Amino acid sequence: MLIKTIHNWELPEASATPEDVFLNRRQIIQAMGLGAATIGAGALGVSKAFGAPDPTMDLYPAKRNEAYKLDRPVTDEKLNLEYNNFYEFGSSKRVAEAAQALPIRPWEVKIDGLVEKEITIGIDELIRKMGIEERLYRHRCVEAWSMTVPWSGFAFSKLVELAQPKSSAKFIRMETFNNPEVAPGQKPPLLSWGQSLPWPYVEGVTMAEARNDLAFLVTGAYGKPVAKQMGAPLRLALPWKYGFKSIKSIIRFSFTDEQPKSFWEKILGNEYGFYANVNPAVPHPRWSQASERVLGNNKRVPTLLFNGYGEQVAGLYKDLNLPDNVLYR
Ligand SMILES: Nc1nc2c(c(=O)[nH]1)N[C@H]1C(S)=C(S)[C@@H](COP(=O)(O)O)O[C@H]1N2
Ligand SMILES: [Mo]
Repeated sequence: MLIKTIHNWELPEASATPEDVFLNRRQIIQAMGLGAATIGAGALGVSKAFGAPDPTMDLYPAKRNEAYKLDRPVTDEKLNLEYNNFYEFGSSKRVAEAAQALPIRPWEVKIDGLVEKEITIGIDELIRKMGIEERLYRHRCVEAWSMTVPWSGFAFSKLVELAQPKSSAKFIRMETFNNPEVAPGQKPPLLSWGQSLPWPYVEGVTMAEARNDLAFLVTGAYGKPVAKQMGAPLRLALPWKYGFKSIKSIIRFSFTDEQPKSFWEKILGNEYGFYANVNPAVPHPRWSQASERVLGNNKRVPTLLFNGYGEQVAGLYKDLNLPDNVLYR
């Protein structure tokens, strides 16, 4: 019974998704005229609700940091704009239109908890203070599909520096907006066994992970401010972890000495853990993680340990002595 109920809320497109279903859906989207034209408002950084241009537009395109290279082509922008996981706006991949309702200005980011001084800062001031660069990253969803994205943003370590954490801080807990009025996914219904979804979406990292060079706070993609459906105005990119760790539309960073419990961990803790590092050898309880479907060409390729970023991040976990089902799920 429990398994059947959980089924309604599992991440919907597991590795088993037949490619023809996916392709058919894209054709339907195009036939309905819901392609680039509709979705373009977000892509251009124009807020549909207010029609105002993005106040940081002048910073784009940001200079590319050539230290971050890809082993495969960049995913077509249109595909990235039409295929999203953003449960606040529904459990399908087609949330781009619904996400345009999210007001992204004004947008304040709060930094609190175990820090020298709490800070609340407007997103535009934060972006200008941090400065932005472009990096090409792979992205591997726990559902066994992947893509590559030209993100713009700044190193997470810069925000940690700004925050001036106390030495007692061990983790950073991040939180997405909670606004059921614009995000229909955040309204009840409750799960059938009486539990409501644990909004807001929460994610967490260790201090060492946040300070790792690869941890990137995203403000843009494809040479312009990031589209709403992709997590505007501020999201995370942790390319060595499953995609659900890369929390979107962040409003708060809390420094803490307690390991945060993430959104998916609260719902299905035996399937989605805190670390969630990519490992082809550790299957998800319901499907294999050995390979992935590359969006765009729909070819299956082998998945790499730490999504190919082991050289930069394997050291973070060496001394933790945690079992595989904790580090890689
Ligand atoms: N707030 C929030 N962040 C989120 C999600 C979400 O549903 N809500 N989905 C996650 C998952 S499962 C993935 S794969 C990525 C998807 O990012 P994309 O839509 O830009 O590809 O966002 C992650 N961040
Ligand atoms: Mo994901």
